Amino acid sequence: MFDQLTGRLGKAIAALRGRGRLSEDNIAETLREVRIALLEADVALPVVKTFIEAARTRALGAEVAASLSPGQALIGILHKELVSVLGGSAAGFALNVTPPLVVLLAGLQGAGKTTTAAKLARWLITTHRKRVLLVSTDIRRPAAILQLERLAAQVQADFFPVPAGAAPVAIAAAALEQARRGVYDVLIVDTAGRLHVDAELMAEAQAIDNAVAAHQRLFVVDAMAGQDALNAAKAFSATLELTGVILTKADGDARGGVALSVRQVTGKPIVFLGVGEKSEALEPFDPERVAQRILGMGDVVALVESVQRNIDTGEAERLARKVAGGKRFDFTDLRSQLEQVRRMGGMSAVMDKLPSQMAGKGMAPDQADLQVRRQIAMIDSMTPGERRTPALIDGSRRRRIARGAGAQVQDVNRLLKQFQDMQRMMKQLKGGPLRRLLGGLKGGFPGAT
Ligand SMILES: Nc1nc2c(ncn2[C@@H]2O[C@H](COP(=O)(O)OP(=O)(O)OP(=O)(O)O)[C@@H](O)[C@H]2O)c(=O)[nH]1
Ligand SMILES: [Mg+2]
Repeated sequence: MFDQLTGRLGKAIAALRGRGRLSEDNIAETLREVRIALLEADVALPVVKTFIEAARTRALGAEVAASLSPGQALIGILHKELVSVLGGSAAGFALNVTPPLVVLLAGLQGAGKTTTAAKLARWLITTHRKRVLLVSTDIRRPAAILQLERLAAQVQADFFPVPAGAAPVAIAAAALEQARRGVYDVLIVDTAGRLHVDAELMAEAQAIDNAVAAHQRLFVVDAMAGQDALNAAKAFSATLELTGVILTKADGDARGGVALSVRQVTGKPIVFLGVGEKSEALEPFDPERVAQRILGMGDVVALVESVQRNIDTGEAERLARKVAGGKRFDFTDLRSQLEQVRRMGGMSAVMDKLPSQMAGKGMAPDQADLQVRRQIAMIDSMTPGERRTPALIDGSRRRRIARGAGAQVQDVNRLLKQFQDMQRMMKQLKGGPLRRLLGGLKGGFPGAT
């Protein structure tokens, strides 16, 4: 997500290199580039206008410290404006209501409502230990109810069996009754989608909401639907008093226009991002982090969080402490990182979050996954001493390691180079980011309240 925007913003900022100070001229010039970048990313026009004006005011104002280079100053300004356009602080997902918390998911056909219902259930179960009941009110598409039932079983949520012949409102009411009786923490109500926004769809969603008095009415929208998504969001927002938006298929969206527009267009915050088809591919939305990601600073924190959630907290913490304590990052550490990447569902899930220079730009995800497996094999072919002290690996050892792993010498060279880069990065991380990361590991999940 945002790849294209990241590239263009990077270029606009790079053009400032060598300039002494921000001036009216070079601000105007750079913001012209930024404007084009935003428009190409399919950000809604009014949002682009506000953004550029705010950035211009900030850049011309007194906020720019003289000690910063123009590029740095502008990154700071763009970062602030991006955070603001993305909604400021993380909206969070309020869990502090008298149970059952009722969540209603609405949206157009194929937006990802049913998938998201299961993802949300999984997130509530695994990160908050909630008891979750799922119900589908989609009686139009014959397979819809079965689809949710299967997904519920996968994420170990309970499923409310739909009484034969019942209407959507009656189903929702019966499910709420069951959620109360069964002392569930959360009831998630999936609804039917329609190809276009129409009165009947709205009326049905509203009637279901009246029956269950949902605490959260979330609009599920496909990031790739562009301006159509925004129009639908506006229509739903008007009728249903949405509390927030879940943006799905962010993994397939290279432009990010909807993410950057939806807050201003609907006034509702993005609460989660859907980043894949699997039930764990859901991320709480944090404007601060997303803004960093857009500017290409990468998001090491999100990466570690996702590692933590999906696998091995102890390991991430051990590594963070080791590096923070001034110990060297060695090949054994790299191997365990690669192993975690592999277990997390492969590089494709992770690439988005890495700083752009690390992510191996332009590589297809499955090619990257193959490379991860090969890198692990190469590290396995090293001796323990070599893993600790890579300088021991001379030419003939490189050939042996390559042979042992079924790889080429160039692959080993590349791995060594990459390792050096990572070691350098770990050193840089030793200050602020790492401490933040350690705090995050102790403090649980910042997206939830
Ligand atoms: N890549 C990707 N695919 C997704 C994501 N969310 C949903 N999908 C896919 O989108 C398709 C539609 O998802 P559903 O959950 O059935 O959508 P729906 O809104 O319930 O559709 P209707 O019930 O027909 O209105 C499925 O193939 C999902 O796997 C996501 O975040 N990323
Ligand atoms: Mg559905």
